[in-house]
Amino acid sequence: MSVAVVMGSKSDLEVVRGAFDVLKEFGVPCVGRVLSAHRTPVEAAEFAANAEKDGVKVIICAAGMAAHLGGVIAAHTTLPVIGIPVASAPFNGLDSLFSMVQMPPGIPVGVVTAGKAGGKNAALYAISMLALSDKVLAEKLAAFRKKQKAQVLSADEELQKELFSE
Ligand code: RP5
Repeated sequence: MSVAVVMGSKSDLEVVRGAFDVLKEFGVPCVGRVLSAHRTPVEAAEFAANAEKDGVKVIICAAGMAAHLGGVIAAHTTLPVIGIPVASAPFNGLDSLFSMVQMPPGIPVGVVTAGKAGGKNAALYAISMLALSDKVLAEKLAAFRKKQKAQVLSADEELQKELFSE
């Protein structure tokens, strides 16, 4: 297992689904867990404390509201932790964002885009970390960027035809 994706509640699954999709697309072994900083604090701490010896290299944490999950996990491991702020009423995710980006100095959590795009970006960010010491993964990442670039250029070409060709 290389990447662990932890969510504060099963209700966060739709936000992190993209992370699993990307990790599977790149062939990166992963595990998914529901663990809450507040509702299962002991289990969350145990998971983080054991993660490195269990073969985890990067931990992705999605949480909403008083989103302490990433911080609590990071407090119990030196593995890189990536946070995805999940939007929830009444503050639409600003609460989660502030909770995640305002970690005190000494215990970092890298925070990505809020919501579903964050699921995808968190996985890509984790992959870029793993790719530092995995040549095959680095090549897959380069190929992904190349394909993405081609898609944008092709969309631009279509737009020119649609708007400006007679
Ligand atoms: C957080 O509280 C979870 O990450 C979730 O985003 C939010 C609401 O949880 P549920 O009430 O849906 O379980 O801990």
